[in-house]
Amino acid sequence: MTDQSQAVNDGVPSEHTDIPTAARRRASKTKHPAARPPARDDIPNFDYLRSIIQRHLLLLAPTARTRPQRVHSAIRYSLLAPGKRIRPMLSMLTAYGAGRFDTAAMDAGCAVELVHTASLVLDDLPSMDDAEYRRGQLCAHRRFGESTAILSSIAMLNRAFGLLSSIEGVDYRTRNRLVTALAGVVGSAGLVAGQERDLNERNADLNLSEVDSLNRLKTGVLFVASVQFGGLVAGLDDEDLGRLQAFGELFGLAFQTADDIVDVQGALSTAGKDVKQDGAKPTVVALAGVDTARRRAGEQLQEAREVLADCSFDTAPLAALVADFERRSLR
Ligand code: GRG
Repeated sequence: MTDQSQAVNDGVPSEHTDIPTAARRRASKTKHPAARPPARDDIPNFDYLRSIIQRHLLLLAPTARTRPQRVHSAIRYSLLAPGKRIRPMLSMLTAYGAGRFDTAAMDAGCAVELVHTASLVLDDLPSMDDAEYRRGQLCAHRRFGESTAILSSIAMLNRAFGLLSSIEGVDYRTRNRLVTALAGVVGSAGLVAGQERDLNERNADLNLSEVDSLNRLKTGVLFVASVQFGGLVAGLDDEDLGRLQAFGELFGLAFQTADDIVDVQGALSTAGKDVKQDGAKPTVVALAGVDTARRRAGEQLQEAREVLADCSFDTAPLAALVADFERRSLR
């Protein structure tokens, strides 16, 4: 069967979506209103980008009116709550710089956001970080109960795989690469490994490079996936994908450090989640102190910019996001 002849089937029964399947297919064929040939000096407005990502997540989320309503409500609760959406933004901005800004890039980025949200729900569970608040509201397990939270996380993960395997407007090899890559990102060589170390090395005497390697697994892998998925749908070659891996790892490390700084210096009211949670965790901040951690993150971002400068496509949109993040989170 050729790629073109494959039926569109994301594995989600039509009654589980907010709009009927036919309309959803039409919607997914329709380019976003923002879609236009990328103009080289024109970097998408980040608030606007966040708003179209939010709208797309709304389209992807199951309706709470269909069974299992409680699980669907929990998915909507976690997924549509105000996250920063930095991962789908990375996908969109990579694809945009490489000449593509459409539903395929949006699907790729939102698949990462689905996995990220699923991981937050698990991370917050009593057996893991035992958190109370996330994204400005009670954690999913505190609002819906533990079993529903776990089921909602599994459903979001599967939605992500289904979404990647049915992305329109990319060839089947690209879809296959996306799905295979996501399996690696989620599995025991990726997020699961990072979380296992995060939980079991709490009192361990790690050095900075060991903490970096943990953070690469815990946070870096989804940053790498975000940029590489955007690059894959835009048809970037392996050399650029390799550079994006380096960029994603560096940005992910800096992002995790900023998150650790929020844990020691932030407040629930502004962070929207519990702070002072890291306790005995070996973090860059715990090892090096806030000032050194901040300076180190700045250096990682500088290195990330240098990687972007070597890429063969327009990386100005990604560089602008790095600058925006640095201004907001590290100064
Ligand atoms: C099987 C999906 C899966 C996961 C199992 C639980 C787990 C392993 C991993 C969790 C890893 C984790 C929570 C890493 C923290 C990464 C991080 C910096 C989260 C905060 O990201 P933000 O600030 O959050 O982007 P928002 O809410 O803005 O999206």
